[in-house]
Amino acid sequence: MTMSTRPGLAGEADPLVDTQPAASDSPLAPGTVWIPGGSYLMGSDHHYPEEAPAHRVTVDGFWIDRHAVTNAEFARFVRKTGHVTVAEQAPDPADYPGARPDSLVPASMVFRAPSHRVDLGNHYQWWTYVPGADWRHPQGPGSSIKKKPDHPVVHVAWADVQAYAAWAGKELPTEAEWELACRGGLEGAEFAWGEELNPDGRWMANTWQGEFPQQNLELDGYAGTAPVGRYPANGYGLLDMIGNVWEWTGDWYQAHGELAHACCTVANPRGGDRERSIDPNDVAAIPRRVMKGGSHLCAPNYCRRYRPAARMAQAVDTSTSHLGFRCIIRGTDQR
Ligand SMILES: [Ca+2]
Ligand SMILES: [Cu+2]
Repeated sequence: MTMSTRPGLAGEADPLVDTQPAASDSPLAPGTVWIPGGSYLMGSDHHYPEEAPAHRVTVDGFWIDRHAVTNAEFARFVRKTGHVTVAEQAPDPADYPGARPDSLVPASMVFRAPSHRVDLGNHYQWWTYVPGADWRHPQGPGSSIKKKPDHPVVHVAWADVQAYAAWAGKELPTEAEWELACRGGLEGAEFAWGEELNPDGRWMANTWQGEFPQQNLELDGYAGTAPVGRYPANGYGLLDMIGNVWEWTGDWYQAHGELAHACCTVANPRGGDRERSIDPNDVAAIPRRVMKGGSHLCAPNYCRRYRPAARMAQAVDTSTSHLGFRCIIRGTDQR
């Protein structure tokens, strides 16, 4: 797998106080990087409403996986534990009142590009619930991960990533931890690498170029997922925090505006309330957690969420072809 070189920190953004880029992997947990604790400006007042208000938080230091969990890593977990993912099991009708029987089969959400321009207000124009789609078959039956051992695993629901983390002796990051790590030491920067999407014309992450969802120009080299580490690392040496796949965090989704102490610095925020994370329009009442980082489907004309502050609510039972995860280790000192 390719380890890209670390970019220089952009001069226009002030580095965080009390932080030093991690020099090396943890001796205790290979493949993880130390993120120094500190205070930073979380969220943004300049983009989508769910990112506002920007507010100051303090987060304790932690170790985080250098890259998203790959297919090879997830395969090892499945081999050792026999874990069967949510997408590989038929949903229990009792959990989904009113659901059509033909929808209660093992399945997952797959992006399929339409052949023509479509109504951007209806995401079912490009998201299809595909029976037989799962982490081993990311595009559905007939597809495989044989040539993708170093791509991030996808089609993992919350129960799957939690099981993986428990097996690995790790945890899922909070949104605040994830965003601190993503920012790479740049305070309030637009992107994880500075203020420009394409500094010196370079592609810094696997996103979407062209008119989403029917035209994918692949200027960054990849139409779908890319192997981890094909783009420059951020200031902390982390790979693909932006783009490629969204990543699960452990926080129940809530609007930033509902923070209890929006006036003051919040220490180690842990998201909202489980019940209140539920979309009121969801008859199955599935709670939702925060996902971060954007994916290869984020496009300027539709979803500019290839930024550290960007966030979306994700139902815990739902897996998709553009959502993966990485883990952290809390409560241990750097040495
Ligand atoms: Ca791309
Ligand atoms: Cu997006």
